[in-house]
Amino acid sequence: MKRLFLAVMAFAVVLLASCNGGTAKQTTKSNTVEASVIVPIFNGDSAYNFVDKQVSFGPRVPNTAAHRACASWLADKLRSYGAEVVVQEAKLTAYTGEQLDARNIIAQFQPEKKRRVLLCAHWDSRPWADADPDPSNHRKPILGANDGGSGVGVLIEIARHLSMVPTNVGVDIILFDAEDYGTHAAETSTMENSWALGSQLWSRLPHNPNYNARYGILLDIVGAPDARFYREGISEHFASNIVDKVWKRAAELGYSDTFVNEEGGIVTDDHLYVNQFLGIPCIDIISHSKEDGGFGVYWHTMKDNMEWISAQTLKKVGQTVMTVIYNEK
Ligand code: AHN
Ligand code: ZN
Repeated sequence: MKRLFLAVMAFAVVLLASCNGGTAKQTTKSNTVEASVIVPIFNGDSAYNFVDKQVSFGPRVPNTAAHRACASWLADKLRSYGAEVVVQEAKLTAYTGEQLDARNIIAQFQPEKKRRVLLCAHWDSRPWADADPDPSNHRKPILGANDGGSGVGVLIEIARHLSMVPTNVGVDIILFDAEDYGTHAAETSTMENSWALGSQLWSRLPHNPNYNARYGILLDIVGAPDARFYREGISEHFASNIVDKVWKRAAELGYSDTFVNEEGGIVTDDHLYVNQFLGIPCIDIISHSKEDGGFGVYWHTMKDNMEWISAQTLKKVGQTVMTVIYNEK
């Protein structure tokens, strides 16, 4: 019976193949329904709560208890969403000569998949409010709700969705440490790359020596109500097609006022080293002013707290990034 069925099927295939092209094509078309992609709805309030949770630890400055406690929480949270988590620990030398106990937190979703996308943000916060209008604050650590916390909050919310609805490609979420330990505004240092120490380490020594991804997306300072994301210069240089892809999705979602499709300035950030050392095209979604190149009045000040975090902005960023990754084949 089975044989007969197979023979009939084989005959049908031959028949189809011998038909004129038009008919065959039509048959193929009606039989293959393009699976439409369903992108989960990113929850801005949930992301907001993940930012708030990080801030509740206090400033996440390397070599402090708050930093260690937040690292544990982040790794546990990502594990709870089904990721295979690796914590890359290293002593990194800051421009001050201090040895920082740094931790890059790497969460791998569907690690068996070859085709991968990388999402990243820095999770540490700056040890000094050296841009604060009040000089007495220049040696105090910042809460880093926006500078650090916002990008991580968006990524944890994306991880929550990845636990429920898998993407076609594998996704790695990497939370870099020691991004914001760069030279104090009132000092000079001979150290050339004092910023982004965690991403420099990982980009030279990834958790898996053969690590590769199609592209990367870095989120930094993505939480303010007045956020404006321009096409950043380093991203444009190394990965203009990824900038196109992301800004196009944002436009489709109606976010063109926030994702402005115009050139912004150059920002030295974690993505530089992913591009330079690993050769993975990586873009930076970062809010900075086109006019003065600044990152906002709260930046590196005592004001970088939850008052500057907007669930609506987090939603725009998160929904855009999710639309991009859920559409990858
Ligand atoms: C510098 O200011 C050298 N880079 C901006 C990157 C940054 C700092 N992101 C957050 N804090
Ligand atoms: Zn900073």
